Amino acid sequence: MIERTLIILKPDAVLRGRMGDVISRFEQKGYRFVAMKLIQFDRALAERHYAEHVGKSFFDSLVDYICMSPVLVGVVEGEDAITVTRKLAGATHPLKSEPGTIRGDLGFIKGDNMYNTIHASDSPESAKREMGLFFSDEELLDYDDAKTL
Ligand code: FUP
Repeated sequence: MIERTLIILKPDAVLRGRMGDVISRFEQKGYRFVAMKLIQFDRALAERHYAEHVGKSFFDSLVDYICMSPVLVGVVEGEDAITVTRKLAGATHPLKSEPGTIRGDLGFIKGDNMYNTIHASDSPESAKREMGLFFSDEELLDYDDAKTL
């Protein structure tokens, strides 16, 4: 089934110049971006996006990380995009994610903090909620398949 899912290229991807690498992986897989923009998180937005993690021990360091620089938010479209994007991203912990995945190749640990490069929605419900947090309906663009090159 054709699905849409939300990804965030986190500050380590932006500050270390890895946005192109990550975007390429989705393009190589045959997925297309139907929305994309740079935004700056603040604590209030982090609390909305990461609502399930508010109050957890790692929440403050997660806020510091996601607010460290602008991030790139995008919507990826394609066959089974939600599940496959999670596979491309790899396991949450950068030292447990497999080589070949985005986090396995680009994620790292510094002190007690994990920098895992990408966020990807984990279910159809999350994808819908998270796309709505960052994009209006008008910003999600439909491509005309008849014009595919
Ligand atoms: P994921 O769905 O793989 O992005 O992982 P989670 O939703 O469980 O966690 C969201 C973010 O919280 C992770 F990207 C990193 C951070 N986190 C920690 O810093 N420590 C933890 O123990 C779990 C998550």
